[in-house]
Amino acid sequence: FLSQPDQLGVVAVGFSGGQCKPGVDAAPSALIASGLLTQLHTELGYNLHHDNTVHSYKELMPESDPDVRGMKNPLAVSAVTQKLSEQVYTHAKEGRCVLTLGGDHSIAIGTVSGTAKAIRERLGREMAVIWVDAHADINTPETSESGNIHGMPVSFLTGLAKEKREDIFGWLKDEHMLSVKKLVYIGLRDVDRGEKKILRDNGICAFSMHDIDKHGIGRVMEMALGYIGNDTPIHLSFDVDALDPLWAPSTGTPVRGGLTLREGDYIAECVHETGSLIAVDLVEVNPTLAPGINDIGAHETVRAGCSIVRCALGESLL
Ligand code: 6HN
Ligand code: MN
Ligand code: MN
Ligand code: MN
Repeated sequence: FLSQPDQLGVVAVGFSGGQCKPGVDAAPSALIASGLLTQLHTELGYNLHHDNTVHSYKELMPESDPDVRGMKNPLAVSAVTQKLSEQVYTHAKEGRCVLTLGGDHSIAIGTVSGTAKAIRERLGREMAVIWVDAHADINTPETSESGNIHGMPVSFLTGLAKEKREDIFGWLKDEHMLSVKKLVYIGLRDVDRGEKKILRDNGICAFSMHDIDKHGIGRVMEMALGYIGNDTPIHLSFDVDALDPLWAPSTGTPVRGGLTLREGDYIAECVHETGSLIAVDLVEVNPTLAPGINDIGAHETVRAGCSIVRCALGESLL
């Protein structure tokens, strides 16, 4: 086993500073209120290690946070992800699988750097990341048109983007890094021009919605896991906007033509089946963006997010 099979570290991150829409910080509470953690304990049998806190990291918020290289809230995102990186590292170092409930996708700078470091130290190995998303989130500050850091985490994690300032991701060291060769995307359908060039130039493994339509999700997962190889620790970073807005409308950057909920669950199940899962992030649920009557959109999105997490943690095993 790459991790203690029944020990789960949980980090709830109520942070929205990687993009401009408030509300994504309310996701962890909504996910927990819907019973997710209770189910993981009573139905799936996990021993949870959780501080029973939804972290907002208020104490880390700078008084002023001007744009740097076009990045919005650079000091806040850097400080929060640095702290989160340590929290995730602490769980992963103990051999626990780590569940992080976001928050916008900028928080993956913290989660992936934390597990990457722990896995290097504990197993002497490089882990792989499966990034399930409508977007590639691999803009550099220079290619980004929005300046929103939730569109950039992968470029900082892989070293494609660098910043010397310690307080703007300069704290990311070699031990935190992810190789572009250990990264696999699934679900892409809204990739910016500059990002397409980055994917091509670096030969990054990516399965778009086109590939899923062409081969089916079963074959795509075979190819994705085949690329990663057996016994490689896997960190699953799941952006709920990978799902079609029919299943997950309450998210900041919805894109039509996405995964069905069943396809999303299937991806999570396949990753679980490998036995190599070391961490799961669920991000970009925004319960305040709730189309439909009686917040139905928010309820459905929370429900979909919970389903993905339970599948990744083994719910579907008979
Ligand atoms: N996400 N590519 C766009 C940008 O602003 O850079 C969208 C990013 C979306 C990020 O969904 O996590
Ligand atoms: Mn994302
Ligand atoms: Mn996305
Ligand atoms: Mn776009």
